[in-house]
Formats: sequence, C-alpha cells, structure tokens
Amino acid sequence: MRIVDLRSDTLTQPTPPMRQAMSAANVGDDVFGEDPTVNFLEEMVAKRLGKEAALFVPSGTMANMVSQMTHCGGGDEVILGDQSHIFFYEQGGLSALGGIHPHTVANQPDGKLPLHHIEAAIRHDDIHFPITRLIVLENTHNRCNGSPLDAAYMHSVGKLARRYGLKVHVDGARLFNAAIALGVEARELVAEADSVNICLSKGLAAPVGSVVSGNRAFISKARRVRKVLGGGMRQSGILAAAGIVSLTEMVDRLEDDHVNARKLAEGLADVNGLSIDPDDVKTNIVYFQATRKGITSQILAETLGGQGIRVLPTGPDRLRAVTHYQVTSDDIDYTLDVFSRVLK
Ligand code: TLP
Repeated sequence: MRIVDLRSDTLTQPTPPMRQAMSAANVGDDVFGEDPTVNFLEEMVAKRLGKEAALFVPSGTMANMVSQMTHCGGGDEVILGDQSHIFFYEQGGLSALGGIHPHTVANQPDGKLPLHHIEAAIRHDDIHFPITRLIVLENTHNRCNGSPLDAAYMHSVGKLARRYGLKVHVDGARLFNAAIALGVEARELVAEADSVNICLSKGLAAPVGSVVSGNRAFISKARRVRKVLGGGMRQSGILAAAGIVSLTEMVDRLEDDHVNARKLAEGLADVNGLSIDPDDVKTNIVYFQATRKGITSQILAETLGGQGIRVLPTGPDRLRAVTHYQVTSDDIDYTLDVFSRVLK
C-alpha cells in the first residue's frame, strides 16, 4: 500500500549524504570537549544565529529544559504560552525537574503573546510572589498553525524583557521554517534572545539532535545542566555530522514543504466534512477540523490510516498533517484523493 506519513516532520529519514557524513565523521569524547565534529556543529550554529556559543543536545525537549534550568533556579517563574510545546507536551518537566513555576499567557491564534498580557504577568517585588526570570516564545508555533512570529514582534518582546531585567528563550524547534516563510535570516528573529533551541531532527531531517545557543557564560553553565540531565554524550560527532548536513543542505528546501502544505490545505478546504482556512497555513503544519457528526478525529485518523494516509489527532475533532522532505507534491494529490474518497 502507498503510505504518506504526515504525522510529523520528525519522521524524516536521514538523507544519503547524512549517512555518508556520519560514517566518515571524525569523533572524540565530547564530555571532554574533544569531538571535532560536535565542536564544528556548535560553532556553525552559534555563527548562524549570531550568538557566541552553542551546545549540542539529544532532543528539543532537553534543549528547552537545559535552557530554562540555566536561566532559572527553583521557585523562579517562567512566562510562556498556554499552547506552547513546553507547557503542553513536555510533561511539566520545568516543574518536575527544574522546580520552575510556569505562568501561562493565552497564545493568540498566530502564536504570539500580546505584549500587554506578558507585561501583566510579570511579578512585582512582593514576598508572596515567585520571581519572574524568563519569557519563552515558540517560533514557528507548533499548536498555532505552525505560525512564524515576525522579527518586529520578536524584538518587541526582547525590549520588554530588558526593561524588566528578564531573559528570553526561543523554542525555535522550527526556527528555519519561520525564517524561510518570512524571508529573513534566522539570526534576525533571535537577535534579542538570550537562548535559542533549534531542532535538527524535524524538517531538517537529521536522525537526532538539537542545538542550544547563547552567550559564552550561558553555554558553559548549560553544559553543566546538560550533564546532570544525562545528556553528556561521548562520540556524538556521528550524530553532529548529520546535523551539519541539515544546516548546509536542508534549510532552503523547507520552502517546498511550505508550498506542499499550502496545496494540502487548499485541497482539504474543498473536502466535505472538514473545516480549514488555508490562509492560516504559513509553514509546513496544517491543522483541520473534522466537522461531520459522529466522525471524531480518532475515527478519521484510523480510517485514513487504513488507506495509508497517516495524520495525527490533536483534539476531539482536531487533526494535524505536517509536510516534510519525504512528502512530494504528488503525495499531496494522492492524499487529497484518499480524503475525498473516505469522506464521500
Ligand atoms: N514536537 C513533536 C511532538 O512532541 C508534538 C511534533 O511532532 O511536532 N518544541 C517544539 C515546538 C516541538 O514541536 C517539539 C517536538 C519539541 C520542542 C521537542 O522536540 P523533541 O521531540 O526533539 O524533544
């Protein structure tokens, strides 16, 4: 059966050049700071994002955890979106592992946190309150239609943070999708950020890994936090080698994923029993609603799955489809055919 797997861009397989680079990588013990390939990747990311230093970690979840635990101590408070990946999908790790208190602000449909809502959430000095340390933004915003947050907005949050002596962390798991969609360099989006997570293992197709970047002092403290979380890796240059290929060969082509996502969204808008506004789709993430009575997202996903089309239910009637480099324009045509047949 023909399979089109749209559940996530994390499903991407490493490319042939990645496998070659991995088998040929020069490696050393990275806990000793002696893996040349990891060091190269870290320098590459830092430079690309306009930061002083960077740290290779096993996952986006660990990148976010390390960043928050580096900025905050126990009892400190983080302001973040109620739809953010950190709040929604990371098991409350910031509280469980970091003793950090989350203070949520409602995300707007475009993933932004209104400045006046952020400002209202900042604690003033009062013996009853936790101390606000950090604001977290997510770009692109996964649960908000994969929306890219523009540079002007990112800068305005940075300025607000400075005014109150706060730090800013950007969960940029898909930062390069945002940069491509907005036609700007990724570094412009994170110019005001104190720390940034980028994921290599989503649309950029590396098998494993994320990179945190920030200033030198931040990264050396983050290196200690990575170790206590069990993320100190040894000959991890094998993995970093694939990440280097991600950054050199896989960024510009993200545009193709955005074109395919838009095409999928426009096609789904014409299918009876679904609701979607294609104009909401700006990157590679497509959310849609199942509107026919009795057809829940679970039922629809299972029925489509039986026909080889894999999508992810993300709510009782909400589903997600994500395009990536292993999904072609022809796969989108096929996917739309199957949707029409299943919902006829
Ligand atoms: N997101 C995954 C799932 O966890 C939902 C996906 O399929 O989209 N930040 C953002 C914005 C993410 O979307 C993800 C992964 C992460 C962080 C965590 O990355 P990993 O999975 O590497 O820990």
